Amino acid sequence: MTATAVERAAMTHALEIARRGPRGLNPQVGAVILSPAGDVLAEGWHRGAGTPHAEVDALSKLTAEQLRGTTAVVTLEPCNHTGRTGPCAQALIDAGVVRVVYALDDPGAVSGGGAGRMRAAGVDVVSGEQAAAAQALIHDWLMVQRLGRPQVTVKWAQSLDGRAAAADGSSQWITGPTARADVHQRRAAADAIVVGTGTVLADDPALTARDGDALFAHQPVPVVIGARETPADAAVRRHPREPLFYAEHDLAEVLADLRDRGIQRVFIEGGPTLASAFLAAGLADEVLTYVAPVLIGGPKLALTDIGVASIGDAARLVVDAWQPLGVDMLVIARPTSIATSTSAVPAPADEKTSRNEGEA
Ligand code: AOF
Ligand code: ZN
Repeated sequence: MTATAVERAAMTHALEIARRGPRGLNPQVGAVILSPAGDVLAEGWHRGAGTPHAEVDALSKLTAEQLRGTTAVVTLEPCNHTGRTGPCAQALIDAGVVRVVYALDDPGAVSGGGAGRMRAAGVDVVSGEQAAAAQALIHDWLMVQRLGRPQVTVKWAQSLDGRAAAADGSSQWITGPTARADVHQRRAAADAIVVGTGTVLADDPALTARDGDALFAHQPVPVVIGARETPADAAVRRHPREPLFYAEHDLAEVLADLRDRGIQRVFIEGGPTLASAFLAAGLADEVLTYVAPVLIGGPKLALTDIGVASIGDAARLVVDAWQPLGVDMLVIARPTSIATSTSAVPAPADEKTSRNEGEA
């Protein structure tokens, strides 16, 4: 059984209203209730962990009388568990909904299986309607469920000879404005932007995502890892989002804490010690290297020790893109163990002329 044209249109609308909800611990979900004649009676969406699910939000707008014999169109399989809220599958059954059309299966071991519960109760259930669009919408949330941690992009800028700074530590600017604008777009697509204390002390980065002189509407949470104190007047302390500080060096624990805060995608901005630690720990899903046609020489390498003693141990990557950015080149690559690209911003940025900090 497949969805009708009216149900298909309702799913398109449900996907739109799902976006009104926040990225976070829970997926963005939308729901539309249709009358037996196919009219839209109500809509609902999920506003974040601890608040009613999309289906319950939509159901709450209608009377028992209005709900009888209706069809629910939902972007995710109605849940089957009692978490922070009750099971939506049962709420739909109890409301007298006779047909449910949903896009994607809920991947949760406990929350999944709502379709089976509803079918067992005699509800007509159709799955897979606009599954690709629903999957794209909550791609990052699904990745967190699969990986058990946020996705990690490790980014650095380097000279042609693999240096991230000159011998005196100066590194602004290795790459040109087009490459730097691309970095800002990618920052704006992340939930958190992470640096080590060494970078805070050396570069005093603002860690904002900027579009020219303006801030992008979405700002990633700045995160500083390392034992050294961040100075009271550090630029990161003036970030629009309150920074998170982790003194510990167990990166898996840091990522677990970020996941528990609803962070799905993190962008590691340096420096070489922190980037190397994520790579050495096998915690990098994607590597972004901005290569500038400049030679620096000397000791300040883009990476330090990543645990490769012999060439046979080298971390061989799969390249998803070689992308020219002005006079520079962006290489987007991932370890061979990572099956698919996690890149959120495939499109090249427009030429921008702003100065920016935090990357060289
Ligand atoms: C739905 N509709 O709108 C959402 C669902 O702790 P809870 O009760 O908020 O449950 C969270 C889980 O429920 C989440 O991990 C995911 O599996 C599912 N999300 N399910 O039926 C919704 N947001
Ligand atoms: Zn639910």
